[in-house]
Amino acid sequence: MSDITELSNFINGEWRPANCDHWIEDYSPANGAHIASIPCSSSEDIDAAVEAALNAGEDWGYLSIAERAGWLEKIADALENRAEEVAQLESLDTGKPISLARSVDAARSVANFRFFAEQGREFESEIFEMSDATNRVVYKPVGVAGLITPWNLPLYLLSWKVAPALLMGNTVVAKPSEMTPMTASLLAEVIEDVGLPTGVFNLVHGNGRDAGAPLTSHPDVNLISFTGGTATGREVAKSASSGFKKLSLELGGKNATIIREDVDIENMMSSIVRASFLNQGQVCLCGSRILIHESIYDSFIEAFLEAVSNMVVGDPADEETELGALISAEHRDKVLSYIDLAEEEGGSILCGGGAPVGIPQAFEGGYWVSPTVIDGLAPDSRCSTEEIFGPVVTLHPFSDDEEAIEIANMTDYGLAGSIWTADVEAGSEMAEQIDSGMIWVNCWLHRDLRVPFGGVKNSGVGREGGRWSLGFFSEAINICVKH
Ligand code: TXE
Repeated sequence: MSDITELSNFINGEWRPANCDHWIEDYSPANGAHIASIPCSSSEDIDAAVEAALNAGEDWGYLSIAERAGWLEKIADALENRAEEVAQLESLDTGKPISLARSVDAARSVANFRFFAEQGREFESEIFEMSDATNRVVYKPVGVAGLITPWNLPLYLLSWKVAPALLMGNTVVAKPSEMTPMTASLLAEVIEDVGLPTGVFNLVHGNGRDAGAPLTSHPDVNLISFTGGTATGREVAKSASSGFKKLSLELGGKNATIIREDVDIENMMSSIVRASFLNQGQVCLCGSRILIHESIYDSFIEAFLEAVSNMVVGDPADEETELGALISAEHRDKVLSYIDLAEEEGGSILCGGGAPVGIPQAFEGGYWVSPTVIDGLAPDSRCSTEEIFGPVVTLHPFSDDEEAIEIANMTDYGLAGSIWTADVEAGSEMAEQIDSGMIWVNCWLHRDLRVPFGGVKNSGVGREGGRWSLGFFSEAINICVKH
């Protein structure tokens, strides 16, 4: 019996094969084994999914927000019952450690549905009184929402879009990454099991060119929410703009981790290591450039290298593992090419630089890069300013806060960053001068789902999260009634 899972599209409440007989193969990053096949869907499949979503839109949009919040709660409960399965599939499909898949991917996917259900229950539209009239803001659905998601946090990011899209009365066509299709299919199963009305949620598997692009350009799709690479985001923006679709782009990052001289290195170190390497550095928020005050540069490096060398790299299914494999052979090669470039640019590789030593034979076919720390690069070098999106950090000294801010802003990205200091006031002041959408002081990835999430510069357009998601996934209509 074959262990290879064949996934189908979920369109209009039915599991359907794609309109072509061509399959895309999905590999396990840990050992390179072929684990699943997905349909290579085309514009005809997208057309069918959009038509189903359009037909379902009227009834779904007619429900009250509280009724739709009730559906999100049902999805959250059903997904929670399958949380362990989500974690196992996500770890298999992405190569990430099972402990991370449990604590972050599975838990947050459920939390996203719960959170937006609660937002829906608390939702109140605004009233603005004038001396002679009353303005009432009504939030209407936008229509069919096209949701395109990447491979690093597959269900976490998909649920972050699906939940508010449904809550605000939109119907959905989701196109997950072709490299990590499994948990999107699981979500469709959950949605089928809870009995969400037919056509409200549709899933089309496939690659960006054949399935993603027809979704972004489809005339009946009114909104696109995309998370992925900056180059792809540019294509998506071009394609969506001709139809004036509502657009949210969450793209790459090259985030600075700033270590001020007054930092308590010992206490902060595990958080700084986590910010550098979580999910093998494949989180858009990871701090891939560490800027360190010159007075503590050497002592910081010593402590950092010791902490990094203690990280457990290996079998993603092992509970002790802290770092797994990279998503694909192609992505591993991209990361390794940046390490070669770093040497050409004059950097010194302090640790890592290739596959981990002593990786068991069973994982030799996987896509591994051990945590890599690079010193000696100019802050404006390519390796220090371009997104590598792997377990690679570069180290840079600075002499004062102004220089740290200048280096932090020396990239075309502007997504996130963190500042580590005993002087919270100085840290907060610095935070305001960094060109990025999110800055943490003395923490990292400490997420409150109510706050705005998104980037500036090449890191994206728009904000999602809390009321920003509710605003993006709806059309605010003002009704002014003269007294
Ligand atoms: O992502 P893509 P890739 C960064 C990271 C990585 C680089 C490229 O630096 O090395 O992006 O990664 C779909 N129209 N991030 O190539 O291509 C695609 O099928 C519509 C950062 O894997 O951006 C998938 O579903 N859709 C990022 C999704 O877009 C298209 C996370 C993302 O794929 C399309 C991932 C098209 N023309 C990578 N082409 C983050 N912000 O966290 C592709 N897609």
